[in-house]
Amino acid sequence: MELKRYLVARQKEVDRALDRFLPKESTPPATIHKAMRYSLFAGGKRLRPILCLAAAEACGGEIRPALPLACTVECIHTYSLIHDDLPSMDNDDLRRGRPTCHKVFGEGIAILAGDALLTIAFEIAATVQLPRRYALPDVFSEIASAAGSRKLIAGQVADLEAEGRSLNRAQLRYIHENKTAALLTASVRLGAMTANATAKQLAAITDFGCALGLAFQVIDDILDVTQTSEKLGKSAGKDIAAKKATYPAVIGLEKSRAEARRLTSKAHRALESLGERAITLRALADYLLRREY
Ligand code: GRG
Repeated sequence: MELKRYLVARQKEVDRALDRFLPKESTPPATIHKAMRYSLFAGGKRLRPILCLAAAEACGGEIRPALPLACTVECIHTYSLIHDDLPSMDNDDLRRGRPTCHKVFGEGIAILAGDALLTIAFEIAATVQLPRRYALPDVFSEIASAAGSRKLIAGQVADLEAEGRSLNRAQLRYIHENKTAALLTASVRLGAMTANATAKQLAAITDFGCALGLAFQVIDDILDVTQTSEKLGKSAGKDIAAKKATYPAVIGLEKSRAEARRLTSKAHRALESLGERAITLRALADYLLRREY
């Protein structure tokens, strides 16, 4: 099937680029580079970098100039997973189908591997060649704001503070928008910037990212309830066990499925003005919705 082949090809391209950007395992101090690579090359779906590349194409650009920023968002995503799995956060033993970073390298090195991935993300971003409408400060502020204390970290703080408390739908949405949708939205916006997107194209891509990012997290919440750990590559049923606020817990499974469909349609509508070139973004949105939920 066409999309599957596309995804595998893009994953390989992203992996090759990440391999070029990351220090080799043998680079001193070897422990930290081993830990960074262990988590980065553990078989993630590369969804955010693929969205970044597809957004560049949707705005009339090419893959190659978008690759550094695609790698940047994957490094930030992987850092957030390593830190999220720590005993002081979600305390998880399994990630991407393998023992978590702190289980293999110890807590100290796992914290540092996360820090180092967040930092190298900016070093990689600095290598991007930008077209006329955008400059490095635009890109850096996009990345820093998505990963910072008003978005990704804000979502994580709200998530930590919500443990054991019951949340209403608006509070839950706040967590999901910040913890998940912000980085997904930044991923597509950064891809669009490398394609010299017009203000109108960037606005369409932003609306797409927000709707898709939220849909992705609603689907992730559903999968936690309906799938096995083996299939997910991470501990299933953890949200219920930890009394986490999730869409199924707050509005029920069927309403969550309807919400995922509604958000996916919203993502499609956002792409209307981009025409045929957004075909891959459309296929990706449908693919995420179909993930056996
Ligand atoms: C520690 C600052 C900080 C933030 C943590 C990423 C995160 C925020 C928490 C992880 C738990 C969680 C449910 C995050 C929401 C985003 C999400 C569904 C991540 C998993 O993304 P996938 O499915 O994972 O794209 P792979 O492994 O395929 O890359």
